[in-house]
Amino acid sequence: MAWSKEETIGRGDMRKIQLDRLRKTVGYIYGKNPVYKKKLDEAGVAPGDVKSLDDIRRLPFTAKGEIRDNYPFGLFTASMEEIVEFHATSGTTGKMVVVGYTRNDVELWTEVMARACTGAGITKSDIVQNIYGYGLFTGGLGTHYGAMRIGAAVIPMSGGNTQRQITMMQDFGSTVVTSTPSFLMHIHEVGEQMGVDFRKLKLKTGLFGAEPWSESMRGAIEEKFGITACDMYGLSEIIGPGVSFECHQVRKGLHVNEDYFYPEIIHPETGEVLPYGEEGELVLTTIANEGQPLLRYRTRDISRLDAEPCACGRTLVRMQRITGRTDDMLIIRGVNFFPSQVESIILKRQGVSPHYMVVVDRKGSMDEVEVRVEVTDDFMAKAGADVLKGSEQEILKDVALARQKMENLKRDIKDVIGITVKVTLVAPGTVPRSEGKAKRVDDRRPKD
Ligand code: DLL
Repeated sequence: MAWSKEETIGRGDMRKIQLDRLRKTVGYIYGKNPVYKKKLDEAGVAPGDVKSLDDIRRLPFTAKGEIRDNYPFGLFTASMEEIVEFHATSGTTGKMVVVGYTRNDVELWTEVMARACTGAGITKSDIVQNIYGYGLFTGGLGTHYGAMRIGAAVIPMSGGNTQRQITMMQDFGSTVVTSTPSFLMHIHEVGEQMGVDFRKLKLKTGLFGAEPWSESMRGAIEEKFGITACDMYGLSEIIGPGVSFECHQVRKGLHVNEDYFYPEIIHPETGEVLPYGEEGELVLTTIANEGQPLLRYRTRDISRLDAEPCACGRTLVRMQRITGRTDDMLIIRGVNFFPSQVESIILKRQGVSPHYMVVVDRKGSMDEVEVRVEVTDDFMAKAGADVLKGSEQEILKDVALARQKMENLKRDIKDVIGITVKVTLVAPGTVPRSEGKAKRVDDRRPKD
């Protein structure tokens, strides 16, 4: 059974809801936000021009950079009296991309997350161990709201604390885990060393997302934990988790909550709207959000849409699992990370040059990042001269200074991006140069 009736209504009824909400949203945004008013004026569209759903194509796209450029609240359409919660995610530079929710937005979020939990087969008898991080990241609270709404008992574990996660699974008898797939695999590795057989625990279901994962990863999780693993997709800018979700019966594509988020697939270069079935960039328009509605938001995620009704009974359009991104955003242990953020950190420190390479690899099930940064010619020349002079004291000073630089960069990266990386200093000229677009990332993680 679906959680709400909108999940199973006919296409015609769905289109009616969508058109009605789209028209209201465009009028609301136009009247309330000067940035959007200007954008719409420049595109030559007045709110009254939206007469059919196809007219959405006349509306301008919104890019992540525009939210950041209007940091922190410039794209909000609700007043601070109406906003009740904030979340934020990484931008391409140091500045965060902020989202504000009104009470109705939180209600909407709770509703779509209740659908996702129900879709995964979670019920009020379940004990949900919520391993998504609580905080500015949307995973923790969004999942918490939805699981509580359906009446499940939520353990707000948040991320980290691997051994305690295992203890809770054992002692509380958790029946559901909600987590990034990579962290759950890490829990398994640690548990295995402790002699835990996860298949003997009470776990039966998992709701996974926040990072790309493959069918073979699903197979491994299901096998190692003895559970059914469902995919869930979302992004902070639109609402957080709950944009789309898999049903546990079929698990072929994620049902998009399209009465709240209108999906399109476009050609990432031309912006042309592609027909259902073709792969391209997913674009989402929020048609009921109040805090910061977004028109035709370019997610940069690659997917495909399918309007065939699902055997589970839901009629919601399905999106295929995310197969990649059109930009260079990496997701490391669930945390979004743009190489350009590293660049702005490096540029603030002396003695290192802006030539760097981010090497990503997988050790066991955990992603590891090494940032290789070239030292400057001056630094290298001084160190070289000290070696030639044979001055032990000076050489030791140079080594200490290099160590200090690595530690500083590591700390800056942890502070700004939130992940621990290894920093290695390399000699000038050793990071490969490219003639066109610089290649900043060497992603060695297995694709499967
Ligand atoms: O990751 C929201 C979320 C939390 C989704 C928990 C699912 C579970 P952000 O931190 O803003 O929000 O990151 C959004 O993560 O644009 C995708 O690139 C990626 N992503 C999210 N879910 C999936 C998924 C949350 N199921 C960005 N498969 C998105 C692949 C995903 N990528």
